[in-house]
Amino acid sequence: EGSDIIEVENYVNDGVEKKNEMSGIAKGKNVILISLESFQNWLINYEVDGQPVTPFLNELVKDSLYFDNFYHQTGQGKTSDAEFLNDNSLYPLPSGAVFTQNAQNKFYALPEILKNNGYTTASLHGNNKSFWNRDLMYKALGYDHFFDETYYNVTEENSINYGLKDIPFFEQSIPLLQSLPQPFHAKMITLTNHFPYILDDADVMIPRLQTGDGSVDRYVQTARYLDESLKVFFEQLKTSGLYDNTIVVMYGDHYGISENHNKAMAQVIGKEITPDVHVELQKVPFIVHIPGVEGKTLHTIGGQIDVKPTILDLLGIDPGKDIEFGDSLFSKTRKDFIAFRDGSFVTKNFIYTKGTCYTKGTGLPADQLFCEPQKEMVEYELALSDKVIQRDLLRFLNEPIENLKK
Ligand code: GP9
Ligand code: MN
Repeated sequence: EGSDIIEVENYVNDGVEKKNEMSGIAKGKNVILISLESFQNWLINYEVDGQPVTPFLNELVKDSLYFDNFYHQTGQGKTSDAEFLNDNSLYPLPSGAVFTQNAQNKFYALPEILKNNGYTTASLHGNNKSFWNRDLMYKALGYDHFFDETYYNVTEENSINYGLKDIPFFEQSIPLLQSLPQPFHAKMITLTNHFPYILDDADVMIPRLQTGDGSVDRYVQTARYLDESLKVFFEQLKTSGLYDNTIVVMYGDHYGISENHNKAMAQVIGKEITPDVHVELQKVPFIVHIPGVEGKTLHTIGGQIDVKPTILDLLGIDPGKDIEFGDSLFSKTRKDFIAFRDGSFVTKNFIYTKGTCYTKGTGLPADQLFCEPQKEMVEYELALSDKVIQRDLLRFLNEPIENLKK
């Protein structure tokens, strides 16, 4: 069974040159990766009653590499699936969560690779450590430290919904980050912008929407609060002295508003939510802030599968033998599709979903032939990734070929 990994290696290692003008640009810098809870891309530059939902991010993206065609690819494992995708460049499972089902597997994740390259690695999150089985899975992924809620001062006043509010979370995280030997890699998982999108009155900074759908109407307010927490964090990164030597990478973990709210969402975005528009709504922001690097909005089609190779590319780290289904977002030789867990996918001009090929941006079906080549690749790729996880194939990653053929 060890020989099954050869098929996967042959598929992912296309032998194409990945180096580009961004390779190694952040060499040796600290890497902070921030999970923006339930944060969809349409929130950026969106306004309610003339007030921006994300005043801080609207400015930050001008000073960052901002990917505005980037998709979440999560399944039932939600936040944990996003973490899994980012750390491994493997797809989440067709049902359930890898974090809870496969924590005993062998992985070769981003934290482990960074550790091998002299980094200290940590995850920070103001909730119970066993949520999504993180405490066990993080060991398999190579995290040195997990600063869970017990490392924070959590009170009735500074918490809501699942746990610590984002502003105190970031404030209290600063000394924890300062305690880490550098260079470090720290993942920070925000929490307040989570369904059912509730806030204490004192934390409300903009009016709600008026669609009549409570979740959608409140969502912009919790998103506004998350934006404010990022502003506080960046200010404190500067005063702590960490800012100049740190790159901050931010991503939306998954959608916040499900298809059950299509009626309200149609009002929000001002058009009918046809199946292809629903796929387009799965865009989340991907923002890379590197001090001293000029900001730019990039329209490359990408997804969470690409986060691990992108970060390694920026740091100029070669992981050696690895199974990665994604590519650096800066590579000029990327595959031309982003696959979703249900077999839907997007290409430059087409969207395939629910058995139909659509011409992007039109809502109209196209000839199936336009989607056919990628359809087969997507199915094959998802099946290969599942095989890696279900048969724990990374055990064999560094076995010599002679041993595998037995
Ligand atoms: C829980 C938080 C939310 O700790 O990460 O998880 P979700 O419900 O979004 O998967
Ligand atoms: Mn989440």
